[in-house]
Formats: sequence, C-alpha cells, structure tokens
Amino acid sequence: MISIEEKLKEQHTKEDLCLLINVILDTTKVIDYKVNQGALSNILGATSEVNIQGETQKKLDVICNQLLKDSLKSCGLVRTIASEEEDFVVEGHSGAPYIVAFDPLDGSSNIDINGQIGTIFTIYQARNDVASNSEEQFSQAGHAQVCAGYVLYSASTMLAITTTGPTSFYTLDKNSQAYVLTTDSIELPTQTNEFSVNMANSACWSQGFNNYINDLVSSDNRRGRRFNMRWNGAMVADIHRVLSRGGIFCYPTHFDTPQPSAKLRLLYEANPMAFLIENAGGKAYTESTRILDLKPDYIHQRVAVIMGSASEVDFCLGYLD
Ligand code: AHM
Ligand code: MG
Repeated sequence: MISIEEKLKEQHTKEDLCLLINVILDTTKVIDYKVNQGALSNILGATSEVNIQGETQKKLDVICNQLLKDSLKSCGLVRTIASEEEDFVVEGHSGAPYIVAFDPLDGSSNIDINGQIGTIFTIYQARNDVASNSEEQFSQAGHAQVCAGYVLYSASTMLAITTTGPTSFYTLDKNSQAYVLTTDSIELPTQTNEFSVNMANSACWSQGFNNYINDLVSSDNRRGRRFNMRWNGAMVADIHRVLSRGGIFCYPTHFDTPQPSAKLRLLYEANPMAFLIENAGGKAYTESTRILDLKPDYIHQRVAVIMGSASEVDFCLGYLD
C-alpha cells in the first residue's frame, strides 16, 4: 500500500509542494467527516448569503470554504488564495512560493440529497512580477499548474491528483486516515459510448452542438452505435466517471441570454479538470480552444467545457465550426 506522501516523494516532488498538498488533503479529511455526518452535524440547507456568482450559498459551501481558507492562510506556503465562494482574492503569506484556487464544495445542489459532491483545487507558482495580493497572480495559463486535483465524497472518498506527471486515484482509508494509491497512471480510453450533458439545456445550445447530441442518440448515427447518457449534476462526479472508464463531459455555451454565456469557472473548475484529463491521455477544449492555453481575465471567468476521451472530443469539435 502506497500513501500519497510516499508517492509524491517517489516522484521527487519538491518538499514545500508536498507540504502544501498535505495541508489541502488534511483539510479534505475534516470536510469528509462533516459530509459523512450530514444532518447529524446540522450542516445541511442554505444560508441567507448569495455569492458573487449570484448563487445562494449552502451551509456546507461556507463551512468548507472557511476550513480551506484557514488552513491555507496559516500554513505559510500560500501567497494568494482564490475561491468560488470569495468575491475577491484572499491574502495569504507575503513572499510564499505558491498560489491556490479551489471550489470548496462542487455540486452544491447534491448536498441535501446525499448525492456526490467534491472539492476541486489547483496550485500554481506565485508570480513575482505582480502584486502579492492581486487577481493577476492567477492570470496564468492552465498548463502552468504545478498540481491539480479533486476529492470526491461518495461511497468511498477518493482523490484524483496530478503534479504534472500522470493522473492517479487514491482512496481514503478511514481507519488510518491515509490516502492510499488505488489506480496508478490512469489511461483514458480514446473511444467511448457514454456522454454527460444536462439535456434540459438543449434549447439554449448552438445548432452545431444540438446536431452532435442528436447524432449520438439517433439509431442510425454516424458511428453505428448508440450512446448512453449519465449526468450526476456535480462536475467532480461526472469527471470521475470519465477518468474511471472514459466518456465525454460537456457544458457548452448558452445562447438564450443577450450575450452568449457559460456556466463552469475556468480557474477552479475547468483548468484543474483539464489538467487531470490531459495527464490521463484525454483532451479538454472550450468550443474552439485548448482549455489549458487560456489565462483567466478575472478569477470567476466562465468557459464552455468539452472534455474526455480524445477521439470523442475531436468528433464533437467537428460539429462546432
Ligand atoms: P457549483 O460549483 O455551484 O456546484 O456549480 C457547478 C456545478 C457543476 O458541478 C455541474 O457540472 C454543474 O454545476 C451542474 O449544473 P446544472 O445541473 O445546474 O446544469
Ligand atoms: Mg463547482
């Protein structure tokens, strides 16, 4: 049995990065305990607060955000912090080597139904050419991530992580409280017959994207096989399935608003997931660009997302010219 600490050492990960990853993972163990307790620890339901995304915060969103913020601020390794639940960047320790962005609890609408939820995180080297406590710290292309990962709180609690090398899965052993390596170097199948999209949004999609989905579900589609659909409503759970057995996950642009709009956030949702997917041999695009080539203009910027098995992503993009 190899723990995450042992594996990071084996991969010659820098010591301060190992320490920072451990700070984040230790916090996810506290979150895991609270998630498991559910109604018993009075953490279900909504607050009266609305975040900068215009979404009502759940109690657990606020608790998890505070836990991660506190541990990152006090560890001395993080210069600046960005979170889905914080309007602006949060000051860390000046001169510290890293910056961290996270979605403390992805899939908030699943909290109260005992559904799958997760924590997504990404780590970059801090920039010395811009102010410590500025949004520009995060204006870095996704391929500059030094570590990306998520923890999925589900039947088992699992970690997917990459530190520029391969993506691997670890399972939290609740007895020893260690994340133990359970799948080393994931290789995503290039082909799939499973797609993941919120079909209820089809009236908002482009004609090209509608044509792609119609083709997947029609009995005489261009590849001679019908596709199955899976949608958990939590990106972390849907991407976990894709990493586990292949598939394509899409959250395309919506055209029902005065300006075309997207739902998922580049910095702490699309970029870390794109890094995990690419380092497992998959592809991750907006409708036109490789996600990891994008630099966020602001920390809560949203982008369209098409990611998963490489051939399927190519096939989908072929409909979107
Ligand atoms: P959240 O971070 O507030 O939970 O929102 C992001 C979530 C993703 O996890 C998921 O893919 C998407 O929103 C689901 O949206 P919907 O089912 O409303 O289309
Ligand atoms: Mg989210």
